[in-house]
Amino acid sequence: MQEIFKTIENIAIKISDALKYADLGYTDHKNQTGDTQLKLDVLSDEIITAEFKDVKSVKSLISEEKTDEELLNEDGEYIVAYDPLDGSSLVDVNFAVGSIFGIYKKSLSAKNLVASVYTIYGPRLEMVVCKDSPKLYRLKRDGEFGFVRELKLQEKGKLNATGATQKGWSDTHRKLVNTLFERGYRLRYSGAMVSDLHQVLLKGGGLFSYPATSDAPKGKLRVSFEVLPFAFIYEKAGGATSDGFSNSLFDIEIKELHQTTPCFFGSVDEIETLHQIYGKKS
Ligand code: AHM
Ligand code: MG
Repeated sequence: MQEIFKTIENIAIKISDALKYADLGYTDHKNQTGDTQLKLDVLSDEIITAEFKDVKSVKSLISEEKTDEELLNEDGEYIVAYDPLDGSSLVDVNFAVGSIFGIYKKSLSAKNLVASVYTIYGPRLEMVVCKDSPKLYRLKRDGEFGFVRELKLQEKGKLNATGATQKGWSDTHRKLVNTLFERGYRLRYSGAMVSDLHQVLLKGGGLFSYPATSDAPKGKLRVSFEVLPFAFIYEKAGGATSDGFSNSLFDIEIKELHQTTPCFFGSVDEIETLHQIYGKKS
């Protein structure tokens, strides 16, 4: 596992560098979920693939930018599922974006997720690594990542980060969002889940939601390489997660590599509020 974390450190430095100087334009390809790929999406995917190529413990790679699973080493123990550049459509406005990695043992299922990591390319290069508990690291002047602190969510936070086109929200979701605002929560939403979830986590809590909408009843965010890696970090930080009705995002069964789900990540108190308003599925 350590060699996987070390590889992600190298990847983070390379992608961060590419973001500063590489071409911001689009390719003429769409990825599996129908997004037109930016040259930076493809470049980040290439950097990650090249860095993992010689890592013996990695059996295969699953990427937002690859249609199929890519086999690396038949005898490897881990599958690395990743979003090479989350929030890439915000690079042109110079917002913080990131990469997300879920590390699965033997096969791709929620219960086999054994570690996750995300990197965030902001004014500083940071990385959160989580096996038993989430730990924040930051790149120092000497080119090494230094440990900053353990990350822990409080019982209840103050931030409300909710995505998707509001016109497509259900009345239930609208009620949840308004309830939090009426309780004094503040809106924080950039449109890059790495940055938005990083903010809620580092500021101690709140709710990040990407609900089902009328045009996307299964949500937008992808289970294997966006949702579960963050669910792992939030639950290990003392928070809670749900698809709106479930007791945890880990109840999800992965049936397709690019499967999506509505998702909610937060402190325990906000997820309780979610359940009071959404109710349980009958
Ligand atoms: P991406 O992986 O193609 O960048 O798309 C995922 C992003 C998330 O980072 C973010 O939470 C969401 O899409 C924003 O979507 P919306 O603009 O509909 O709120
Ligand atoms: Mg993404």
